[in-house]
Amino acid sequence: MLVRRKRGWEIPESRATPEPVFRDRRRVLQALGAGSLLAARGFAPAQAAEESDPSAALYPFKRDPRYTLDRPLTPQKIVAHYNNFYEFGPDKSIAGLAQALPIRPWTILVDGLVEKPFTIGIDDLLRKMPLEERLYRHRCVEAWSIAVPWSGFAMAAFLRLAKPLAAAKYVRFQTFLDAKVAPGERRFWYPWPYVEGATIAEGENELAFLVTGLYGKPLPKQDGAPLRLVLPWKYGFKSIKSIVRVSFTDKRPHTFWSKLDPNEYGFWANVNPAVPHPRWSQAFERELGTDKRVPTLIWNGYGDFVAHLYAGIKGQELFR
Ligand SMILES: Nc1nc2c(c(=O)[nH]1)N[C@H]1C(S)=C(S)[C@@H](COP(=O)(O)O)O[C@H]1N2
Ligand SMILES: [Mo]
Repeated sequence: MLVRRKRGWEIPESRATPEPVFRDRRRVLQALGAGSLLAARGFAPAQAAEESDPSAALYPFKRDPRYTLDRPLTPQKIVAHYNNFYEFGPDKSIAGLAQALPIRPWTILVDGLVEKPFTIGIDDLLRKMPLEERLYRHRCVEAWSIAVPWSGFAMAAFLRLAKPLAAAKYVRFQTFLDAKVAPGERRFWYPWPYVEGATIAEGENELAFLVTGLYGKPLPKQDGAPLRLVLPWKYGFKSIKSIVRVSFTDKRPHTFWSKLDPNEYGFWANVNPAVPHPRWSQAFERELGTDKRVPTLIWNGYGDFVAHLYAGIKGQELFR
């Protein structure tokens, strides 16, 4: 369970302690001490049923030329086999396990401070949204990065559909909860379900993207099918996968990682090379695929799009 398999593209982790290995080892030891880990076992993993994806014919989406990269695309094989998706376990090799997630039918509940709560099926949503492809960089808080073609739609378009009330200040996203298919959700010391959040202003920013596909095809399950968020100027943990609920609220959402460790993972989590994580530097990142060590950019290089969002905010940790 805790064996870390090295793959060709992984360099020895000397600068950044991989978050999952560090954290999980600690928690597992604690749980074993309490004699309770064994009680969490005994579920049979769900059979990996390969259902056909009814949205496949929609792809590829037309690429929006506005979003350009400063580096080559990361090979697809790496993006699909080096994942963070704690619902399926704390290491990077969860692609196989994630195939157990049923992604049809899949509905998203929209509720909270909206004109009228509703649920919508993922295929209805795809029919209503302006679909496009964008090339974005993605920077994990663990100091690795990828550059990928996401398919999806602007979150601003989703907000027009959701119709939040003026009183809504935040949008809260929630991942599915089903310990029968997601063995990581039997690790009871994590605050399931995975929750993330953003301000409405962040959601309206043109970069905020709801993703349904990758490399011109429907999103692989391990990358967060059938619907995930991507906020490319923030650390990757904000980009919540496999969303089932989007709620509007006037209170800042309590997010998964900030519940686990508020000193290490804040709400804003904007990328900044000058603000180290408590346990490692954020000055550089390891580019998956090339293994090049490249300097990290403030706002992950997207400052022209987003820096203004934070101009008025004082006394808060914007970069953590
Ligand atoms: N539901 C959920 N969403 C999640 C995570 C997770 O564990 N569960 N991990 C996050 C982290 S830390 C990163 S870096 C990205 C990784 O996305 P990728 O596997 O598609 O590269 O997903 C984010 N979204
Ligand atoms: Mo991450």
